[in-house]
Amino acid sequence: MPQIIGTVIRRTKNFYYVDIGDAELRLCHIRANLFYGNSKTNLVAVGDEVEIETTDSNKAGWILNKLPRRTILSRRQSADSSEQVLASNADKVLVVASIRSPPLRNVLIDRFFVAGSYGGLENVLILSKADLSTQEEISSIKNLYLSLGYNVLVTSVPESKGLDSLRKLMHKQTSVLCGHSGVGKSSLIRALFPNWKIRIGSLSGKTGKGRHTTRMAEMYRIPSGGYVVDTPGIREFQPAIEPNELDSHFVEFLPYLGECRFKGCTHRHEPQCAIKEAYKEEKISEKRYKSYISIYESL
Ligand SMILES: Nc1nc2c(ncn2[C@@H]2O[C@H](COP(=O)(O)OP(=O)(O)OP(=O)(O)O)[C@@H](O)[C@H]2O)c(=O)[nH]1
Ligand SMILES: [Mg+2]
Ligand SMILES: [Zn+2]
Repeated sequence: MPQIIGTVIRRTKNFYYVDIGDAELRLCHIRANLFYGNSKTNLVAVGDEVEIETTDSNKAGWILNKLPRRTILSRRQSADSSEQVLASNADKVLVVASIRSPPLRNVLIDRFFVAGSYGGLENVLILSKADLSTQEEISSIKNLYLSLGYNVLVTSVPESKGLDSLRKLMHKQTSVLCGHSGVGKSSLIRALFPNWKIRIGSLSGKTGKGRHTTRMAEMYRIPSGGYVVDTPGIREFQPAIEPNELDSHFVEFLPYLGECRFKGCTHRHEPQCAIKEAYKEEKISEKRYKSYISIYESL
């Protein structure tokens, strides 16, 4: 029986769909004994490279092994506080945020950015639905993230704005689109790749039983190279990190870390805190400092 390496591009409750580079996806089960001791939800995620064994018949194959992950985008699940890997081996996380509908929450952007930074991905901000907001609203948030050194794209699907830049950004890369439900993640993918079967307005559709109740990421192969991962909208996103690691994932905090009076300073109530001083001197923005506090206190 041939053993082949492929990429998991979708999963349901019981099956993993593996892309081995040809036209057909291989349906696989997981050989659980190979992963003894790991939590089930994390065994294999979308984006994982796996070694599979297939038969010529129409039967499902087996995932025998998982190759080491280069990056992970994960979150902490509220139900049992376990870590759930949304996508592995991606290069970029494209955090999509609309300014008006739904209203922008910069803390949510920062939560995804923390997860991206933690997992080894490049963070990019996509400000979507530009047709619904004013230039001033867009600039204020755009400039904040540009000043932190992030790539920021402004898009509008009805105006075809920013779509070429988005296509370039995704070229020969694996990109994960994340963000609040309804911000237009799927719409952006559909605008770029109209032939793919992408569902728009998914969360307002039927819930309950069915193929799409798994709430897992789905990955698509870009014909000219690279992959795109569409993820279900998330209202509350918890990065899977420890509170004492949080400060090192706020890029503008880095120059001040280690300068606080107290070792293990949480940068909240402690005296002689270098981060708080930088914030008071407006070297750290109020939005980001408050974001840090809010994430810290929720971890
Ligand atoms: N005005 C405007 N509406 C948009 C734009 N992009 C998407 N929409 C609309 O926003 C709604 C939600 O779009 P989706 O693409 O389904 O959003 P999503 O982020 O994939 O949502 P989830 O799958 O629930 O996470 C749809 O009604 C879209 O038509 C845009 O650029 N401008
Ligand atoms: Mg969607
Ligand atoms: Zn401090």
